[in-house]
Amino acid sequence: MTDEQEQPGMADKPASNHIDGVAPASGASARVPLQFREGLTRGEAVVDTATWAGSVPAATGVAPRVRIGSRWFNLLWLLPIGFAVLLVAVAVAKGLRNEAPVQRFLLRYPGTDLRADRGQYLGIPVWARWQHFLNVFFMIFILRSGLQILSDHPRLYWTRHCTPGRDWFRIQKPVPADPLWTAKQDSISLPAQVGLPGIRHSIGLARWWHLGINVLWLLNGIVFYILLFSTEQWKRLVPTSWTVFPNAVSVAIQYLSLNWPVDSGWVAYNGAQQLTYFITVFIAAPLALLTGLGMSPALSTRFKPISRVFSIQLARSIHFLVFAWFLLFIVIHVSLVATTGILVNLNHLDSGRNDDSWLGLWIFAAWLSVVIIAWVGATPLTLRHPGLIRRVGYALIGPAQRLFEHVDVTPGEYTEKDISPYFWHNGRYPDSAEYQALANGGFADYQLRIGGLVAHPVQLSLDELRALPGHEQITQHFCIQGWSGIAKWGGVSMSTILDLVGADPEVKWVVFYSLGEGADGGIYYDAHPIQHMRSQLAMLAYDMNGAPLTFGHGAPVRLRNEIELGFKQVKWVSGVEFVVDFADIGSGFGGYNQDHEFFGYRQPI
Ligand SMILES: Nc1nc2c(c(=O)[nH]1)N[C@H]1C(S)=C(S)[C@@H](COP(=O)(O)O)O[C@H]1N2
Ligand SMILES: [Mo]
Repeated sequence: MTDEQEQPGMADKPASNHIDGVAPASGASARVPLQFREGLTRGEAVVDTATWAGSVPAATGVAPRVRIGSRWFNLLWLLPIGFAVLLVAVAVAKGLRNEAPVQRFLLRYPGTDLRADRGQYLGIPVWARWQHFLNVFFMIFILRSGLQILSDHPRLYWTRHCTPGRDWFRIQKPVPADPLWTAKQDSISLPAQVGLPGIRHSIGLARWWHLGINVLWLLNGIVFYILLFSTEQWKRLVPTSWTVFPNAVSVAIQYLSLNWPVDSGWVAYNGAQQLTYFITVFIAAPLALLTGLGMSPALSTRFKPISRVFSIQLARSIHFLVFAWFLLFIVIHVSLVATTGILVNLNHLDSGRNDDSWLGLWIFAAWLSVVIIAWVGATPLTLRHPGLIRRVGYALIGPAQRLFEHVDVTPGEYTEKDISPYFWHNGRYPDSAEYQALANGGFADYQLRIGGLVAHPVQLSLDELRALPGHEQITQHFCIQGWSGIAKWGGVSMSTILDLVGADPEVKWVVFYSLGEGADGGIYYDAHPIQHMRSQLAMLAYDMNGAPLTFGHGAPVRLRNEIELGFKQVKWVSGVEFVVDFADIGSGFGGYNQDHEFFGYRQPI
């Protein structure tokens, strides 16, 4: 696909498309830039936590809560309950161990299947030890930034409709009754060393960590799979006999009765280890990738039949459950490594020896200090050098994002009955006298100005827009913060606009300017690739669900480009400019959130 776009039929457009009072200028006067750029502001190069995201004050959430039916349960209760259950389980296991049948069972299934020939994969090879280190290192940033992303919309749902009260999990209070409550208001802060980077609504930066490091983590995982299966090492992780289940039960009884099973970790893992490692490596990790991709607007719009069933919210919920599994796994794994012979265990992994010398512990200590320095340094580094984080993040995930942007989307298969009962609001509402005056007059004086590098710049009133050929689509909105919703949009297809104005062949980007300001002041705007504007799902909408756009959703006109995330769907549009490059617009990053909050300009995932 080329960046340039042919503009068929622009020469023979009837003159009636040119609006009275606006010269259908051609040549030099058509190149006069629109006045929008003057309203833009530049972003900061460092993150000032006091003024970040429109000076949002820090906001703590609530302890995790899960809804069962109509009742919410505080998950902190799991700590004392879990402890009590553990005590009971220990008592029961101790009692059971004295029973003759249980003793026979333990003799028959001691915990580890040692029958096969183990000679080939004795010990842990050096590649696996390095990969384990890298995995831990990457995981820290992935888990922290993942939690940060969750806290930007601190609720989970089973269906794509994010109706207040229908969340099944939240770390935030119930949604207030305010009809104009925004998702940004709903976001919460995290402690700086827990989240990455902790401060409220820092999802732009968190995503560079999350997606960027994910690429490295996936590469590490692919190399691990390859080496695992090209050696005998896979036999450690993949159970090859059903005895793994009774062996796992046996191990559980032995651990719970506080009488450790014989450890043969140098040779083979016990049943419980094999099962949990298998689940982590071969189920949880791939599921994390799949559910991550399941949240992409471009992929979900492209693969609608899959997305209908496996919705973004189901994907997000499962993605979180995988996160919970990883956390639980880490807690239990680390506790058992520490309590089942720490010196030997550390030697297996760190020094590659099968003894209880101190060497493994020293290597581990050196390794742990690297991890701690990286852990502690990540948030300050991000706040001081956010541009660097974006550059590195984009270098890692950018190629995949560019690829997904080229998906060929067709009009959706959503129907009226799929329309969401509740559609979240987001962003900063316009509060200028100019907007107020327009709204008071029912937008009779509204003029949409379209210009830049086009043959026929135009200015269109709302009536004139409504007189153009209409376009309707029922599509799903994906906010970067994680909520989604389906709505029916009515308006004018962007290809109608393209035909009307005739973009010059060198145009690469189409910039949409708002009547409203962004969070930090200065006009909100966003740049879209010109190829997207020929997509069947790119339009200027003046209706939502069969009624004129409401104030909150962007009255009188907003953009829809369903290949991209929500922040690119500029509301309260005042003008459209066709340009070659956006480097000299605002701070030059391609949009308001890009300039001010370090988002990326292409966000199909
Ligand atoms: N002018 C303007 N447009 C904007 C925003 C904004 O702050 N200002 N927020 C964006 C974000 S982050 C989202 S998710 C969508 C939300 O649209 P909605 O409020 O209709 O759901 O609008 C986008 N368009
Ligand atoms: Mo958003």
